[in-house]
Parts: sequence; C-alpha cells; structure tokens
Amino acid sequence: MILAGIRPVAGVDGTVPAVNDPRHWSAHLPDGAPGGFDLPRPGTLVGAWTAALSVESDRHLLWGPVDGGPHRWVSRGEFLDRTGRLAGRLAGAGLMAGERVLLSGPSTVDLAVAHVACLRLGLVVVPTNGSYRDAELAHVISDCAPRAALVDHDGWADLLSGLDPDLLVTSVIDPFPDGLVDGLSDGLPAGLMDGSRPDDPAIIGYTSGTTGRPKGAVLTQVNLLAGAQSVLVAWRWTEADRLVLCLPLFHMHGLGVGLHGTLLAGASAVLQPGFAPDGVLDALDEHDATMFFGVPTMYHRLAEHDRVDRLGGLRLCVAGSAPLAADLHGRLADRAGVSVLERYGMTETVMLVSNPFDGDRRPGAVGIPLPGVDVRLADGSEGEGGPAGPVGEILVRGPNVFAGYWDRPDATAEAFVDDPDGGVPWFRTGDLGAVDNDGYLSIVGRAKELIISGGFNVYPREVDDALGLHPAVAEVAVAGVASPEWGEEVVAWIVVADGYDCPEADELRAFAREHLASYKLPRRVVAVDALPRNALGKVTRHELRLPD
Ligand code: MLC
Ligand code: AMP
Repeated sequence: MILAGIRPVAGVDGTVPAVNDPRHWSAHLPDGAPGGFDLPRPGTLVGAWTAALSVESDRHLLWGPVDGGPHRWVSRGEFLDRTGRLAGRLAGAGLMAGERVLLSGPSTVDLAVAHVACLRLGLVVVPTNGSYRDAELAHVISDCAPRAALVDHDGWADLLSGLDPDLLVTSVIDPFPDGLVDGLSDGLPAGLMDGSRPDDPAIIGYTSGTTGRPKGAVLTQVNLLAGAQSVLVAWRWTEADRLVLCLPLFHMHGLGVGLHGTLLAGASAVLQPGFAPDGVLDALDEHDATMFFGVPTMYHRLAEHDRVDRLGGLRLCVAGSAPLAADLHGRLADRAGVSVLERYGMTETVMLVSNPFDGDRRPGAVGIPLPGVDVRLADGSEGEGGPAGPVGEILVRGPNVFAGYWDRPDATAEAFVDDPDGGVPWFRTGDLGAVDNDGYLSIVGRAKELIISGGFNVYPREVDDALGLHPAVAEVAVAGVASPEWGEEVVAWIVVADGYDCPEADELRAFAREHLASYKLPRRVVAVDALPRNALGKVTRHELRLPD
C-alpha cells in the first residue's frame, strides 16, 4: 500500500526525497544550512541551558514577579544561582532524582525557578493547571504518586495534604523554608546537579491522548531538548530575541516552547501571569519585545484592539494549540500588517510542524515538518480531501516524541503503530490531516473525542460524567460547537429527567464547578428528547446539532 506521507519540498535536482530524507526540512533551514542538518545535538536540556546561561551572566533573562513581590528583571547569573540554591533545598528536603514533583502556580519568575531547579536536580516535574478541582487533582496524585508539591493557589496546600498526607507540600515562592523539613540545606553537593542523562524523564504532562482518563505523557530530557531546538532553528530564535509570554507554564506551548526555548537560546522573556490585550501591547513597547506567542483566542481579542498594529512591529508572531481561522489570519494581516506563523504540536511531542519563517505562511495550514520530525498519514488514507489530497490520521516520529505514558504500557502500545519498513514506530496523533502538492500539512479533523476551547483540551466524557450527576439530567452528551472567540465552545445536549425542567447553562455550570475546572463547563444547554446513537447504542456526538 502506498503511504500517503508528507510530500517533501522538491530537492535541488527536482526529485522528491523520501519521507525520512532531511531535505524535507530544508524549507525551515536558513539559507546555506547543510542539507543533512542534524538534530538533536547530543546532551540534555539542563546541560544545554546551563551552557547557554553561563556566559555574560549580567544579561537580562526573565522579567516578572520575583519572590512573590513586584516585577523585575532576573539576569542569567541570578537565575542560575537561584535555581542552584533551590535545587539544594529540594535535595535537603530529601527529594531524589527520578521522584515526581507537582508544580502549579501563575506564570512568575518564581515558578520558572522552581521548574528549572527541579529539573537540575533530576526530579520529574508534573506541571498542573491551577484551575483543577479535587477530583482532577486526585487523579494526577494517585496516578504518578509525587513526593512533593510546590503550589501557589489559595487552599491547595490543605487540599493536597488531604489527598495524600505523605506529600511534602510547600509554596512556589519560598519552597521548604528553614525548619519545615529536617536536614534542610541550601546549596548542593557537587555532582548532584545537572547530572541527568538524555533519556531520563523530565516532565510528565497529563493529557487524555486519544481516549480514556488523563494519562501522564513522560517526556525525557532529550525529547524536550529536541522539541525546543527545532523551533530555535526554524524560527531563527537568538539571544537577541525578547518574548512576551502570557501563556500558562503548565502546557507545552508556554512551557516547552516559550520558557524552554528562551532558556536554550539565552534570549529573554517577559512573563505575564495572565492574558490581557492591554498588558501584552504595553509590554511589547516597554520591553522592546521581538516576539509574541499565543493561542488563537488571544489573537482574536488582540485583533479587536485599537493598538493591534503594534504586533506588526514584531519580528515574529506565532499561533498554535488550536486552529487559527484563515479569516483571523487575514484580519491580523490587514489590521496589524503581521503574517502570523501557525504551528502544530502536542503534549506528547512538543512541536511537530510549522509554517516556514521564510516563505509562505499559509492560512489554514500548519506547514512543514520541523527539523528532526518525520510525519506521514496513516495507511488507507482516503478520498481526495479537497485540494489538500487524501485525509488520514497524522503519524509522527522523531527525537521529540515522548517515551510513553506513565505506568500505562497498554495505552503506550496502542498509541504507536509499527513502521512498515521495520524502522522506528510512529506515534498516532489522533488528528486527521491532509497534505497539499507542495508538502504543507493541514489539520482537517480529529479521530479522537476532544474539544479545544481557547487552547485548552476538554474531554467530552469527563464533562458528561460530571453533568450526569445533576438530578434534572437523565442523559447527557457534550460536544464542541464552532465559536469565533474560543474556537470551539462546550455545549451540552440533555435529556431531562421526568418531573424536572431543563436546567439553564448557569445552573449547570454552578453545579459542575465543584468537579471540573471552569474551562470545561458548558456555555450552552440544548434539551433533546433522545441522544443520537449508533447501532451499538454509543452516542454519536458528531450528530449533535444546535437548534435552528
Ligand atoms: C478561561 N475560561 C475558559 C477558557 N479560559 N473557558 C473556556 N475555554 C477557555 N480556554 C473561563 C474562565 O474560567 C472564566 O470562567 C471565563 O472563561 C472568563 O474567563 P476570561 O477572563 O475571559 O478568560 P481568560 O482568563 O482571559 O482566559 C482565556 C485564555 C486562556 C485564552 C487567556 O484560556 C488561556 O490562557 N488559554 C491558553 C491555553 C494554552 O496554553 N494551551 C496550550 C496547550 S499546549 P468563570 O465561569 O470562572 O467566569 C498544546 C500543544 C500545542 O496544545 O500545540 O501548543
Ligand atoms: P495537547 O494535548 O493539549 O497538547 O493538545 C494537542 C492538540 O492540539 C493536537 O493534537 C491538535 O489537535 C491540537 N493542535 C495543536 N496545534 C494546532 C493547530 N495549529 N491547529 C489545529 N490543532 C492544533
């Protein structure tokens, strides 16, 4: 069977290289780069960071709240010093390489320091969304059994201690202050620091992947290094760059790209603990920023702002985590004179595919595989799929692809397919893609049950289960409905229980808020007599429709 692979850009001799030929990355390489460009460079994320940050130690690195106080710049030298000292405290608290640490807080310098300190000691960071409720946190804790939690949210210390009395719970701002843990020491014995090997786990990112309850994707040092290196090359990210970063630091976009890339490039970033268009536009001016990364919902809000033209002064604006609508791409081009560069990634893979820095940034397409990444469509890809060719599940492999799901060999095995030529297996993304004649990939649908709202993933079954607990709900199914602001909005279709009226959306939101993070709550409710089902009785969500 012919593989419907990413058709690479033609080689210099006019031939189309095989899918694994590095020449298919050539569209991302600066002019003159050798055809056989090699990724990743050997080493670890922490090794590469310390090398990048150990020179010119006075250079600005991160701007943001420090020690829970006002915003200021932290230099490369201060950052290395702070992360080293905190690693010493973590070791003093008895934490050892390989143990998991749950980390959660607003995007501050303190959170960045805590994250990097954990990684320098070889701990495995579990970045966690601060809007999670008890049940969502309980699942993470029981699944990966962290030894410690560094958290900065009201009420979380008690909540976490209640979930696991053995968990060492401390603050992100001043973790393990003197006296909290016996044997505490500042400073780390030589040899314990930055000693991770490339294949050591570094992060566990929770995601539902294609099916089921959230699973912990284990990313190694080298996965994260490769994931950041490829975009450094493709986006020409250098130490001269300054990024305004208001994405949360608990997902790949903000963490694996925004923060990790900044540290690796030895560049600088202005951290903002939340997104507000005014705050972003002010920061671009105040700090002479060169780059902004955001999800499409952020660009939607920025596009309405009377100072949106400020984006046009940046060297690079990147969008991802959800589809950037072609008309929003066009509005930003018209109003701000900016050609936003859209790229595609996942928790399990860091970044995969990107529009080129030089060349056509095509609205509606995610671009060409990044350096080091192989992409193809699954066997049996069908149909013409419009101008973009046959449609099939997107399969990927490369040094950026995760090691497997934590303690879930079954789920890991299901997530990969063998290579027809006996090579490295391919990871199944659960996304449906099509490739056009010059090798650009478009995402045209999903094989997995997933709603993406404002860049956050919502797993319909989890929401069904929470809403189903309401007494007025006899049966329920949620699905995503197109929304200009959120990309998709969560809508609940409900069969109302006998003797009840259909609850309003506000009432259902208030009810389910106890169980679910607020971005998962339905924004609309539709009463129906019955849910659509297939012959096996399974709800067919794609048949759920809004009333006319
Ligand atoms: C917030 N709310 C959302 C929401 N974000 N509801 C649905 N979807 C969302 N994404 C809720 C709030 O809880 C609140 O509810 C209400 O909406 C109003 O909030 P808001 O003030 O308008 O929202 P705001 O805080 O401005 O958040 C919007 C946002 C945020 C776009 C800034 O959602 C965000 O930071 N998104 C980025 C997600 C991200 O980083 N994704 C990367 C995944 S990595 P209430 O009821 O409490 O009032 C990945 C891989 C890759 O996918 O390729 O990058
Ligand atoms: P997550 O598991 O949170 O990392 O989300 C990964 C998913 O986000 C992918 O599998 C895609 O479905 C989606 N995604 C990321 N980037 C894009 C993009 N540029 N266009 C469309 N979908 C995207």
